[in-house]
Amino acid sequence: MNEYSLLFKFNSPKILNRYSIKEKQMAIESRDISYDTLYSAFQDRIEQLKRLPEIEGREPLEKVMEESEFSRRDFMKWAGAITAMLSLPANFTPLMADAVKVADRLPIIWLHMAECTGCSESLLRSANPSIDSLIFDHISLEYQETIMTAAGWQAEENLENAIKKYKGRYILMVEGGIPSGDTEHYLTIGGHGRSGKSTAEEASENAAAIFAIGTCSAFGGVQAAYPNPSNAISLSDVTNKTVINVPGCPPSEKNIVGTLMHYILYGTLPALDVYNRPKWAYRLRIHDLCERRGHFDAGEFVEQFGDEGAKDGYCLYKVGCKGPYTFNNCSKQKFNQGTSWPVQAGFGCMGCSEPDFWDTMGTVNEPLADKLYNTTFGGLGSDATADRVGMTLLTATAVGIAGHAVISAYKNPKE
Ligand code: FSX
Ligand code: SF4
Ligand code: F3S
Repeated sequence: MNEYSLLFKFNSPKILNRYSIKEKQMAIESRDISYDTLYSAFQDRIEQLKRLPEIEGREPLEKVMEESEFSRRDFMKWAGAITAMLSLPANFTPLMADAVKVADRLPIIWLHMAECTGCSESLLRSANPSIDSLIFDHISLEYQETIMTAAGWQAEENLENAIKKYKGRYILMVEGGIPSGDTEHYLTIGGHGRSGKSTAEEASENAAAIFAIGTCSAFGGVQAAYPNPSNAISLSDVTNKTVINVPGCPPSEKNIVGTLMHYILYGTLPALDVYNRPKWAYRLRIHDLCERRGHFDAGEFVEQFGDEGAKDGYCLYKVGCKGPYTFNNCSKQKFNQGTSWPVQAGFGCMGCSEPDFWDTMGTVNEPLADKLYNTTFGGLGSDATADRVGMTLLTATAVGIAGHAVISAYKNPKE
């Protein structure tokens, strides 16, 4: 029995207080902890962050909220939703609200590599800002090429200064794949023509926590798709430090903000799957959480876009949905402030949160069918247990799909 299991055997905040914050954080990650103890540890963490020196020029959250169209009630509702999303009980909501208020004590450096900026856009959507995007007005975003006012030499200087000044304290968020090898110079940033790879290496070296935002940064994404002319690689290929991957092309604003809030509250890495994705968001398959799943099970499929089945919201498997092979929470968190997600909009999942999905998920509008076991899913996935269950389910799925195909052919006399 190690000291943490001993600690949590007693499970008392009084005993817990004998331990350092770091030890408590390690214990929290072990998950062998009661909610009372966890509550006390979060309170400590928030106090610890409050003691960090304030960062110049930051707007307190209260002021940001005042100037927005959102009320305190909206904010508490949002804090409640993030609390539930991280699988914490509802009575942790006020703590989550306090944690957001001190989020500005941890500076953030956000780098853009080779990408389309869809990941920033997913979060910011300036036409209709959400509370998630307001949080980004409040936090200390020290460098973000899309939204900062500085340009040219000044921007470069800002980045260098931020890395030096907040060494070991800042959170690094990186968007985009990273050209490497002979073609590293395909991506240079700033007047000195420094390569993106070299900037990402240095920024990773001095960061307290590193998040790869989007599939390009997490796995190389579209940049690394065959034939990968720029030899694009993922962020985890340029650093030996642990990178928390938040994939999706783009990821939802909820998964970005949730990952940030998890780190602010826990001060440690979240539980990760085999691809370093936080399990709270990427533990289950799209197929497990899909609102069309009843139709899949009943053998009711859209045969082609625009048909009667499409109008009735039937399953999109036969028109290419890759939900059975994709781990993400899109149906729960959705996009555009919870408005919709691909399958709800009538288009199948493309597998955008999986490594190499451009190359391995087949043709967009066709089912994988017999290619079932040759995808990135084969042998990997959310975690060892989910893999075993998943493989069994997929076998059942393959059999089921064959059965459903017969049934739907029978039901549709035109076939
Ligand atoms: Fe990649 Fe993000 Fe796809 Fe785009 O920047 S994950 S191409 S949505 O925007 O990196
Ligand atoms: Fe939903 Fe796609 Fe699964 Fe059909 S195949 S139930 S549309 S995730
Ligand atoms: Fe991507 Fe599939 Fe969600 S395509 S956005 S993981 S539904």
